[in-house]
Amino acid sequence: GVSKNIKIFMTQYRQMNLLRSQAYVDGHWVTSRSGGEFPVYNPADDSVIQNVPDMDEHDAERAVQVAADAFQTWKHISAKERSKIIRNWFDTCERHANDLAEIITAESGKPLSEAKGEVAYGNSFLDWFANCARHLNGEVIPSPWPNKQILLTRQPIGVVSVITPWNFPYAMITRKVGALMAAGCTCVIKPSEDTPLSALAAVELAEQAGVPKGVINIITCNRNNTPAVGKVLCENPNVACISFTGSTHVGKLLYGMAAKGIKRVSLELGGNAPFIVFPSANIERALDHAMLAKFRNNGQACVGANRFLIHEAIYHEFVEGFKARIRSKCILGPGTKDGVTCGPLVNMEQTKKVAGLVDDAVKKGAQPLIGGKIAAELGNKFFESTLLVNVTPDMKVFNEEIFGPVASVVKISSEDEALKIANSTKSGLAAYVFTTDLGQAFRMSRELEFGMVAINDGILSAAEPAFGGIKESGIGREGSLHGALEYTEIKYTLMSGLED
Ligand code: TXE
Repeated sequence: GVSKNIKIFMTQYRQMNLLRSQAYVDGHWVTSRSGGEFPVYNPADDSVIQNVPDMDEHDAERAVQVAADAFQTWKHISAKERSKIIRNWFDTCERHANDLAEIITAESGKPLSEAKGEVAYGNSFLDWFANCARHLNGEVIPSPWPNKQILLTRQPIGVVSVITPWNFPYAMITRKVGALMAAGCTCVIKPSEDTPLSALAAVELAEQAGVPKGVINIITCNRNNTPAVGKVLCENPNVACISFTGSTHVGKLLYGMAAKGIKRVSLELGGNAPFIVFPSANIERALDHAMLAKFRNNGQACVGANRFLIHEAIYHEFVEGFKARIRSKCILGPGTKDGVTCGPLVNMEQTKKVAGLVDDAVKKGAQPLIGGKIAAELGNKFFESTLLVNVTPDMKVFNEEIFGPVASVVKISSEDEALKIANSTKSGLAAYVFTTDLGQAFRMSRELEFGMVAINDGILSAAEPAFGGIKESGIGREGSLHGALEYTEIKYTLMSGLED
């Protein structure tokens, strides 16, 4: 039944041009130079949804050239006009919100309700950056010299290479492309090989909304071609900036290539978020938010809670409550089925990674109170929602980003201990703290070495705040006005000799 439903949707979307089988360069839907294609799978049942072009380094060179040519025109378009175009794109995407959500579910596996949430979240960036386009102000500085003016203006940096992951295949496009368009830049997108279809749909809607040709280009390629395409997207002299969301490993690789040309980077990499609960917390609230912070997107989120640090005074209550909630609220199944809250993991590599982390922990003495293995009766990429206790710092599950539905719990006995454990990681993206002690909330927010701290909340992403990490979680911020400023450079002009 499920794949049949998807097939019906997809036939309809093919007719509407929302399900594309081609890439988009210079305002044209194109195949790869070689003619090669690769299949995109539905992870719920391994059926093929659609083939897309398997492009190579030559296709990438051409797309960068097109974006560089388009930049020469786009950078002169007024901020007001750019704002209007982004707003049109937003309106078009809003009209197709349900269609986009179904495409996201088909290729990523996430439940339809979450896919709708992703579309709303993704669209909020277009709405936000349509406004930001008109607020990228410069400054006039009091100068140290009489009759001389210092002007600082904001100029777009140029062509941006946009490389995106599969976990939020739609929202990562709008979050980056909305920002860079607001700044006056053009781009070449390379979506994840697992989930190019929602990215292609976003670009189709941009075309329908009147985004000028060459401003947004998108190329697709399979794993074999990714390194060569990635090299062009980082090293081509016409590229000014690489905007990447993905693993820390690949982020380092891209940063190294970008360094050769002294290019700008915006990197959103992996996290290892602590979720800390102190005795003064409202435990029911902490539990509700733990479910969101851990099991949203089946744990496949860079801000997802990775380590639960629970104070000994409320440890028993928390663990029992967590187990009960997981048992009643995590409904595993295909994302198109009503009532399902946890879909399959995106591919076999991710499933093996999660299974391997749990095996390592169990071998070293951790205990799964619930879950702990692949739910083979549903399919090979469905992993049971899992609660692991007796987790210790020598376990991989504690030190690595799990990126799956596994909550691992560590008992703590003081604020100092919580801080020490929380900060003992190379990652620094998001942290969650539950306390009603105001002083403790301020101390934790100050001392936690993370780019984002949520007090008494498990969800912190939105278009308005600045999203990003420190340490090995990345460089730069997305969303907020800062997200658009990332794609600008400050020009200093000295105005002199005109007033004598
Ligand atoms: O990531 P990759 P993977 C973390 C998470 C996950 C792990 C591995 O822990 O389990 O990374 O996931 C492109 N040149 N995150 O292997 O490979 C790739 O095609 C250019 C956290 O799927 O980093 C895709 O488009 N591009 C993260 C993108 O990088 C290259 C989200 C991300 O895939 C490339 C995803 C190359 N040489 C995974 N190699 C987050 N921050 O949310 C790969 N890519």
